[in-house]
Amino acid sequence: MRIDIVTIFPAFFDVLEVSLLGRARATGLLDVRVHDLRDWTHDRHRTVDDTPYGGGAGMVMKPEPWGEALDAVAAGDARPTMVFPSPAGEVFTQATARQLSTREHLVFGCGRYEGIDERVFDYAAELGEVRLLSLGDYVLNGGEVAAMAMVEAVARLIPGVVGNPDSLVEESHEDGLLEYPSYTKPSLWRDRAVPPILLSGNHGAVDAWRRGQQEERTRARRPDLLGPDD
Ligand code: 6GU
Repeated sequence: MRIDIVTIFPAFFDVLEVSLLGRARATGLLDVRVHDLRDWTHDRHRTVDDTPYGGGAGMVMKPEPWGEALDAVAAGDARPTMVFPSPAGEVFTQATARQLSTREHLVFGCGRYEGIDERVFDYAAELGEVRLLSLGDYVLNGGEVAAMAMVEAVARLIPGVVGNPDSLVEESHEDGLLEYPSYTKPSLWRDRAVPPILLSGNHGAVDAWRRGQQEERTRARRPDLLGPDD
């Protein structure tokens, strides 16, 4: 998979060099290219923002550098999927990550300030698929940290990026429930015992206990994930 990231803060993405994603890049499973939006400006001050039409607080990202950036990163590609992280977008979920992990080419456009001139999204739709995606109901200073989270959630679903594929299915959100609690040695630690069923060797009983824990935790912490009958 190829991923282009357009940002005014390329340094935010230096951490893509480390851990699983760093290895996936080194082995060629992932081709990540980080671009400085200011490389597509033409004035002495490399201006990317301006005041909003209609007035109001803050600045808006100008459309011209974005237009040139999207033309450049989409060049030669039939239809990339362009993701614009935005608190005004649809909520990004594990299902979204699954969809995006099937794409050949993703472009992340990271906005700052009060956002990007709305016409950029309309123009981008001529080049490919456009998704405005939010991490949740809170506000970050810009799209960079959100893009980083989305890149990690998507990339780890690409076959070969995570070493043991079994670890992908036994985790929160893959079956619509939160994951069950995990324990390792020692069986007694600071007066706290591991639930005895996990030491029983009865795999059927362990599976049933884990399922019960998933349901109980989901009901307590995330009732919004359950249907009315659960
Ligand atoms: Cl995607 N962007 C920003 N700026 N803030 C957010 C967000 C995205 N998701 C939650 N808060």
